[in-house]
Amino acid sequence: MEIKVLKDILSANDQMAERNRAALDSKRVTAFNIMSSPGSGKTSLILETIRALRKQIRIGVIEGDIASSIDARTVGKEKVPVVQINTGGECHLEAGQVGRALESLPLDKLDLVMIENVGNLVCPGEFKLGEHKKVIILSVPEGDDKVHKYPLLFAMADAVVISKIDLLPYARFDVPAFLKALKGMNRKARVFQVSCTTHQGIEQWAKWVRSNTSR
Ligand SMILES: Nc1nc2c(ncn2[C@@H]2O[C@H](COP(=O)(O)OP(=O)(O)OP(=O)(O)O)[C@@H](O)[C@H]2O)c(=O)[nH]1
Ligand SMILES: [Mg+2]
Repeated sequence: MEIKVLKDILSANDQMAERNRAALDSKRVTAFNIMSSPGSGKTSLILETIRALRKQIRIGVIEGDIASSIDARTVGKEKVPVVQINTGGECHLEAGQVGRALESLPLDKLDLVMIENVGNLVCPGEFKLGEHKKVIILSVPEGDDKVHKYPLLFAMADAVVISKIDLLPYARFDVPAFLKALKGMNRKARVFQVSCTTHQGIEQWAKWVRSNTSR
């Protein structure tokens, strides 16, 4: 009985995700679902992406957090349209919430919507939002073993960003071992090594974002 309820919820979410996708496609807007643990650098990467690409593409942002509008206020300073979703306790965004957020974004005037999911390396992977690309961030201080411990998100990623690469001298993160393990479960994901502090790798990342944004 419980299993049936879960299935119904998931399929309702999938239907809503398809509606979001259709709404985005009808406006020729691309959406990225950005997922990581709390504090891995999702907002920092969104800010760097806006700064790198603001002359080339029009970016809007959906911020997902359990509580607060801290990230939306930070992103809003870049003068881009931003909507904050507070899940009120849920550890992931759902398609219905994103659908309502999309309604308050000026999609006619955007090329890309970056959706920052709630900080969590597990639950967000189970809920499609209607996105075109899934981006997973893993920061150096979290350790390279997370690819083994939380395989679902890494297996479904279109792009994997190893963030805070400037901290490599101070934390144990075996980059070759991480890349080998990732390849074993996901051969298609593009991998970027970036630092939002030194800007290492931001140019390559921004190029990938640009080339995966339909405009
Ligand atoms: N050294 C270093 N610190 C970074 C880098 N990117 C982000 N940080 C720091 O990491 C902390 C968390 O960054 P955020 O961008 O807020 O991370 P987040 O994933 O958006 O966090 P939540 O929204 O709370 O899940 C902040 O103190 C950032 O300044 C980086 O490339 N290098
Ligand atoms: Mg954030």
